[in-house]
Amino acid sequence: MKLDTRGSGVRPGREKAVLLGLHLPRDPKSYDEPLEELARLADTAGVDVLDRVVQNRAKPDASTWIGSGKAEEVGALAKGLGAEVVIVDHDLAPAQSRNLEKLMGLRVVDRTELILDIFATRARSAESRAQVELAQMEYSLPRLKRLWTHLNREVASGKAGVGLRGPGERQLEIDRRLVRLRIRDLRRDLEDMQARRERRAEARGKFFNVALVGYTNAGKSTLMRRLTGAEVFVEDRLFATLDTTTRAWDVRKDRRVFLSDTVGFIRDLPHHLVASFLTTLEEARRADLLLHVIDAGDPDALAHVDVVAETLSRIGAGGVPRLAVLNQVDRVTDPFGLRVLSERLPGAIPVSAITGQGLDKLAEAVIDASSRRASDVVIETDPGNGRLLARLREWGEVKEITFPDGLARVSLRLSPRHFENVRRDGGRLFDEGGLPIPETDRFGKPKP
Ligand SMILES: Nc1nc2c(ncn2[C@@H]2O[C@H](COP(=O)(O)OP(=O)(O)OP(=O)(O)O)[C@@H](O)[C@H]2O)c(=O)[nH]1
Ligand SMILES: [Mg+2]
Repeated sequence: MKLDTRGSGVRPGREKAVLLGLHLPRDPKSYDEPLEELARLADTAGVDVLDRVVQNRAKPDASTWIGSGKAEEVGALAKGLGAEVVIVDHDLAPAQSRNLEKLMGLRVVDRTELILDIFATRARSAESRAQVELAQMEYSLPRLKRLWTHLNREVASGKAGVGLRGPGERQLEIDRRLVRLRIRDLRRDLEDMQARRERRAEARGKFFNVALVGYTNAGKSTLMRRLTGAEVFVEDRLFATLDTTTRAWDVRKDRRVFLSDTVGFIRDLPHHLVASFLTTLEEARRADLLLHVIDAGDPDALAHVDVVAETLSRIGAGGVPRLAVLNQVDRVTDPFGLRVLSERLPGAIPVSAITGQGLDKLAEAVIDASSRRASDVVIETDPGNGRLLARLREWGEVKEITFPDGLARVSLRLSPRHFENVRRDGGRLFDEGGLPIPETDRFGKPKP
């Protein structure tokens, strides 16, 4: 095993870590470089990576994830190199972390904890700070003895020793209660903030709302800047953006839409974070159109596309019409990779947020989509389908309900983003002329 000299190099004053990954037979081979993403996350968190170890196993070990022999070996290696922490590329169960720490004789940080830490150091607004803290609290509850955070460096580095010595059971009970109380308060604060956010979103209700979504570092904020002139933060780092920003975008002289920049996604996004960022991601769920920004120059782009699609369904935005944007084409050196992406994502628009290439095409596509917006439709369903009938009032502007021939027939104005929901709830869609509205795929093309 050789010392890792890739990436950022070793800088004084930063924590030093060894990265540990597990390769299972069922894992996709698509990841270009094992642990590359974990190394970038570590760097973003201010940690220097001394070495990377990948272990092959038929399946994970229940109590130590990696296997106890390997754990001892990695612990010895890490200590020999002068590392203070071992970062594992996995979401460990609380008992697994404890067992690993014992076997390695070093602090163990899992992928979730690392991402939570990055979010904590990067959150700026009151809302994102509360969301991150809520996620951290929920994560720490079953692991109370060992929360690792930069906000708590003293403890984490062992100088204070409090978190590591293991408080008595009574203290632990008190801590648990405090954490539960804090969780309750944070939830309440977040509800208030969400109500305010909803009022702002409603004020934009009659406009066409577009949200930029995508893997972290794909170039969403750069595109936002280029299109709207918004002074949003751009950086070649993971999770530069945690707060949603919304700005007017004049797609054409006479056509104004609203564009939102959102937090980036990543493989295995901690579920605590997804849950607490749901309100921020509300912008994506309520959008009339999602622009899925892809870094076309990234060798893992295809794998990232799948992660984004999954995450969008997880947050309930799977039904929103989606347009793929192949960004960063200016730096694509592998035309084959670009072709594979275009084949996989028919209708995708190649652009560069830096050179401006393709942005006119993107604007046209958005104008196109916005002209297909909330239209007058007729929905037919069973008169006993009270669930759908009630939800239609929430989703659109109901004009008339009639009950001809044992059917319920509703005339209303409805945005296409609800069409999929209507079908799922047992409704059939017709246009004003009474013709069935064909089902479309996520690129707006009719399904065969
Ligand atoms: N060459 C090139 N670089 C780009 C382009 N778009 C973005 N970048 C660079 O990619 C990096 C990430 O850009 P961001 O706009 O911060 O990415 P993001 O998707 O907002 O990332 P998160 O907020 O972390 O999710 C920055 O260094 C940008 O300068 C592009 O079209 N071409
Ligand atoms: Mg961003």
